[in-house]
Amino acid sequence: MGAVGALVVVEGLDGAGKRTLTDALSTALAARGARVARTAFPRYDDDVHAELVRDALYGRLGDLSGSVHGMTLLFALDRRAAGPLLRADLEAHDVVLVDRYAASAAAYGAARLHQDAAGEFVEWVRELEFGRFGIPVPDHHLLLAVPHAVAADRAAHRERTEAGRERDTYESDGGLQERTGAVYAGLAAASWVAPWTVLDGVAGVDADALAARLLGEEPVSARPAHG
Ligand code: FDM
Repeated sequence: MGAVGALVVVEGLDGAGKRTLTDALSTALAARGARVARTAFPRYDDDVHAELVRDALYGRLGDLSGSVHGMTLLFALDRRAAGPLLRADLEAHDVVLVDRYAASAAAYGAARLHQDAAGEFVEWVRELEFGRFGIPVPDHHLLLAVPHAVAADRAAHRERTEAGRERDTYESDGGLQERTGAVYAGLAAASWVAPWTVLDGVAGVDADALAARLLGEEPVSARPAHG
């Protein structure tokens, strides 16, 4: 391990099982002696969203919710604000696991645009977040891939069983979830920003083997897929 920890991002559709994977992976990493920190985006406990929504209401951000770029900027500002915290976490840990990061903005945003605009959009997100805002660059992405119908079933089940949980507008749009899954696959194939490993979210993931690979006992990118 170097002086600064590895930033490992977990991505996937709602209901792909990101939280279950992050829990298992963080336990497996700790069992191997790694110091692990976790975080998730968007940060619902930060007031930056409320502030931006107020700006939108006063016309300072235009028609925010209808604007893919406007919504993306809101999510990106949340990550920019979290930058110092993330850097501090990276200084003090071997691995920082992040549930959703800039790739979520790329995938969900591109899925809302015409296919012809998707490539330009994901580059815009990369430049905005890693260039202009200078947020920490991930060392690795883990994509939990599941058929969108499976993800939708799981998300619906979670909604029935978790008190107080409501669907956001993205979760209610089945077509959007399907397109988002396709964009994610493209980002992984293109190694967008950092290497990606595609994990089979239906068959399940061997968290201990994955932890070993992430800790450099085996090169992660040499063995894509099939957790
Ligand atoms: N989402 C999340 C984005 O569109 N862009 C982002 O940058 C992030 C972090 O917000 F549908 C979308 C993905 C999802 C919704 O996320 C809320 P969670 O993981 O369900 O809280």
